Amino acid sequence: MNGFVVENRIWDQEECLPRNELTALQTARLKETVARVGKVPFYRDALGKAGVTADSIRSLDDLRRLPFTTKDDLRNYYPLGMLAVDRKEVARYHGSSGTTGKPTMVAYTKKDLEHWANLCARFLTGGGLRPEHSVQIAFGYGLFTGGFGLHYGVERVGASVIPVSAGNTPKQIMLMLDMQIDALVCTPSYALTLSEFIIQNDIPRSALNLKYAHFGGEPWTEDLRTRIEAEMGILCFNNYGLSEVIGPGVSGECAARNGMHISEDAFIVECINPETLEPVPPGEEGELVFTSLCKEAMPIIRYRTRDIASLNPEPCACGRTTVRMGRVTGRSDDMMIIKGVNVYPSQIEQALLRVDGTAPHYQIEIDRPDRRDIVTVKVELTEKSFSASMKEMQELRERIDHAIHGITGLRMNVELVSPNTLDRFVGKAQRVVDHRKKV
Ligand code: DLL
Repeated sequence: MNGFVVENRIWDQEECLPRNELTALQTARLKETVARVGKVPFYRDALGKAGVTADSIRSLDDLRRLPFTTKDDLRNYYPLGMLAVDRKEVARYHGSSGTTGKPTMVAYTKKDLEHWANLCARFLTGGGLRPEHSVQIAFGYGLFTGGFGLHYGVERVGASVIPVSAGNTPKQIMLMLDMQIDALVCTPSYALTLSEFIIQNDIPRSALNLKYAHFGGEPWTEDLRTRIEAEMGILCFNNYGLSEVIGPGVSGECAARNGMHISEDAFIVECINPETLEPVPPGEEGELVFTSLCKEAMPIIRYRTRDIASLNPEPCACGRTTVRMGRVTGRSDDMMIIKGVNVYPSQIEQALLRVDGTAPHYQIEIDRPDRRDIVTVKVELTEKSFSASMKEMQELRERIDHAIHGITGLRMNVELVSPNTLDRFVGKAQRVVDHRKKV
């Protein structure tokens, strides 16, 4: 580690409201939001069916009377059917990173953009950003909310931005060195690619001035944090968000790095059982559901994120009173069902990071040749383990098999592949290739 310590800093007082004041604020804003979505045909119909009007909202308990919104609902109203303002009031559009077909378009008024920058400034401040720092943004700038979202958050804090965007690893490292950059913003999988480049090119850690990084945009594990922190000698912070809700800035870690504080003055969060739709108790994993409270252009009510995480309402040492979410362990739609068992790619990552001799680059292939699921985990070897004897390789394979079995309860084929042969990602990693879906 470089010895960098993040002091406990709070960006604005809304993060520390006493719970009763926060509840009153949320209730008032929920009422406003319900009134605002009356202009959106989808919500007008859904609220009409549920018999809810803005005036009938008296407390946060009324939230449960409101309809859910799903990704399919947004798709059905593509591109701008969910807009709650005139198009002339829209200042910017972004789109969510759909894997197939058309993106889900989201819109922001000028006020929404201000609000969004403030939300990003909050978690960046909590995670070490100071006005004197320079920040390299290696998220894609474009429809993806990562680049622009973080960009304006950094500027709001008064720090300087190096908007490199995603990709071109040698140039990223060159700038990081030449500009003596303080902080990095990207996906955790791209950080791994950057770290690998630094190691492979024998760049001494002392040549870098990098102190900390803010990672988000995809699930990652605590083991990966430990790995990147050790390799790059920096502190890594987690931040979470999604386009439909606003983009990055929904939540982020403070200096305590024990869960991501959700900006509850801006969003109401629920954690539900995805099957029964009933709330799950604090600390238990469930699907996160968000309702926006301040958005003008595209307010959203009870959006089912498909992200699986738990909530922790306990007060945090940092002084923020907001609820914290744990790591997203997976998305319910990323979940692989293998021999009837639910498995997330993050579980495989966790297993691999616990076995020495493997690089944290992997790919999961699923097939069903004769109605039996066969899973092959391709794991990249490190240069050192690549030169090992057959016997050592066999032992390594057994250790990986054992680690995967320990975490998932399943046996998978483990295929060791040469160093640097699996795809590297500049944005969000695509780890799973499911051949079953093509049949
Ligand atoms: O990924 C917004 C974002 C950009 C967040 C940059 C943080 C940093 P989408 O492209 O709409 O928006 O993808 C949203 O990404 O539902 C999660 O499944 C996943 N995701 C985002 N952040 C995290 C995280 C952006 N820290 C989807 N941990 C979400 C786990 C995350 N998953």
